[in-house]
Amino acid sequence: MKTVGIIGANGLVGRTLQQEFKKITVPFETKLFGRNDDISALDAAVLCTDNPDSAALYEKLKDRVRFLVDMSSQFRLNKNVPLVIPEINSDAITAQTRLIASPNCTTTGLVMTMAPLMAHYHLTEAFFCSYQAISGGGKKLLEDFRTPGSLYANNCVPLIGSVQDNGYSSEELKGIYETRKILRLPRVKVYPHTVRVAVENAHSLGVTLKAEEAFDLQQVKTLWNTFPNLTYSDAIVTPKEASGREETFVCRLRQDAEEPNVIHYFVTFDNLLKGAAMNGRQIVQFLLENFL
Ligand code: 2RA
Repeated sequence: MKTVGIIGANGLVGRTLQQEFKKITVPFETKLFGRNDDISALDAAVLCTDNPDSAALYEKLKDRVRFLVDMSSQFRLNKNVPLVIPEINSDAITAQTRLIASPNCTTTGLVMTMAPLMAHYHLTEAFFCSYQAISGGGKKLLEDFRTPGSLYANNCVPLIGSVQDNGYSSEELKGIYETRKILRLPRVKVYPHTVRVAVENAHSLGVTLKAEEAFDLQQVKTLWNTFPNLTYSDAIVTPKEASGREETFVCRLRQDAEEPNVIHYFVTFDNLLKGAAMNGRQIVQFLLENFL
């Protein structure tokens, strides 16, 4: 029996992953660890830890664990580490792979809507403004949000992560570089703006997408609706409906009033599920089925 560890099992993502693992359809055994526990040899492990802990755990475990799946941003842009959303690029994982990164949740919502269109459109530019839920900031931010006087109560805060030398937030830069890597579109222009809003769970994005070709809205809806775990709805879908669901929901599709090669739409999805633990679970299922 193959054994898969969850390291950092008591954080928000670690706990959600414990539930997600119950959906894996091939036999395996789960072992739970805190980030400071002694960790035995494993067939695979998911690191639900922050960047410094993931870096340290990688060094400690790389010779003891066949596959490490890291949920932090520590390794995402390393060219030797596949950055994987199974619906899009599981082919980036090979027999030589030892470490796999799971993308940023906001990037995930964006690329889940861009990838299906790439079969028919040459995408050149993506603008997005995010409306990110409190749960994306982890247990501490949720506790802060529930404490009277929280900055986040009844508010929106236009900074997620830290401000970089060029003025972007770290969250915004992830939206640019992770999108290019996952979609294998090194020249796509991404214009990000990331905002934390007073919603407990499920991230949303307003997106504007530009292609070389004019968009056919009916075709765009069909491409979305035939892509796994993605649903287009003519009715409005809000984070309330998306929370707890596996699908990424898209609504409000419209063609630009002046440029037929530009579309606008709204995306909402559960950041702890497709944006994190569900994606981790899907990667583990893929490894168990194909490489373990
Ligand atoms: C956030 N994207 O929502 C981050 C979580 N990794 O803060």
